[in-house]
Amino acid sequence: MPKGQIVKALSGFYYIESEGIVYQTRGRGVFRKKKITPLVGDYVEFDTTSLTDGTVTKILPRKNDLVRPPVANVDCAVIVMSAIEPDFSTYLVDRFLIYLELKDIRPIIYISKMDLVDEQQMADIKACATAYEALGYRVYLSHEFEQEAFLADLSDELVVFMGQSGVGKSTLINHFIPELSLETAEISSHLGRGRHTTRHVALHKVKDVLIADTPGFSTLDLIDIDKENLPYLFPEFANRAHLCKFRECSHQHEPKCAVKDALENGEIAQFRYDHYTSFLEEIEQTKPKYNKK
Ligand SMILES: Nc1nc2c(ncn2[C@@H]2O[C@H](COP(=O)(O)OP(=O)(O)O)[C@@H](O)[C@H]2O)c(=O)[nH]1
Ligand SMILES: [Mg+2]
Ligand SMILES: [Zn+2]
Repeated sequence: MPKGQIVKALSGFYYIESEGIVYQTRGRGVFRKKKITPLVGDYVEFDTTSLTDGTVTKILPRKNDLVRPPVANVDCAVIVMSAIEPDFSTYLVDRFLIYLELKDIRPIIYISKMDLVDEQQMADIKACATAYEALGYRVYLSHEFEQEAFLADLSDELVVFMGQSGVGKSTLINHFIPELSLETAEISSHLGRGRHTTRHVALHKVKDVLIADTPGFSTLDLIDIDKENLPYLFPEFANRAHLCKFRECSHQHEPKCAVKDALENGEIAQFRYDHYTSFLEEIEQTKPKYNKK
């Protein structure tokens, strides 16, 4: 049975790439009955009699899946954050980062609109970029952006873009896939947003990188995250947790906490600790039942 990857889903058809050829197929009837939806990015087995007539017969196990955009097996996500307009926010960056850590998706940070900032803002943003790089996250700044280096970094990966409205996601995607001509600077009215969520997602091969042509989440809730899990989504907390006195240390009020020690001696950034605390409070407030033991 041939195997391939779904690269586009449109009006009930799944377009499967297999050894350089794209086949138009439909899902098995049983998928609909069992409420299984094949997703772009899925590796599948399929039957085919011609290029336009085939059936997806089996969905192979997924590494992960996203709802917005609806894509499976995502390797990497580019968090797009503008330096200004809308204002740069490490709080939002951290919110995206923990979500991606949860989904086992490698985050990359791209900071747009660096051409619009003054010297002080430039220095502040560069300090944040350095802090994120120290955690192991790659950071790209728009004024020194080189497409070749960026693509080399993404080599062989399936990539999605996410970030608030107006930060420059469509602008960036258009750089990579000029023939797409995504509308930029659209007003994020309900009408506009509705139109974009109904767009069908497709993967575009740029060199050896697969880029999803629809930007993902502009905001996130923390619905899937448990408070016990949260510290492990901060790599600089996770790699110190074994040094805390208590095995289930929440790094808040416990004595002999390695994370708080690292915060005090400047090895952990204050803004990261503050955001951790704020996410923890949010989870405790929104999911009281889940957290009762
Ligand atoms: N000056 C400047 N403007 C940018 C940059 N990136 C995007 N923009 C502008 O920001 C606005 C919003 O961009 P868009 O791609 O539509 O953002 P999206 O909502 O995230 O898709 C548009 O007017 C873009 O031209 C940048 O690096 N510098
Ligand atoms: Mg856009
Ligand atoms: Zn601790």
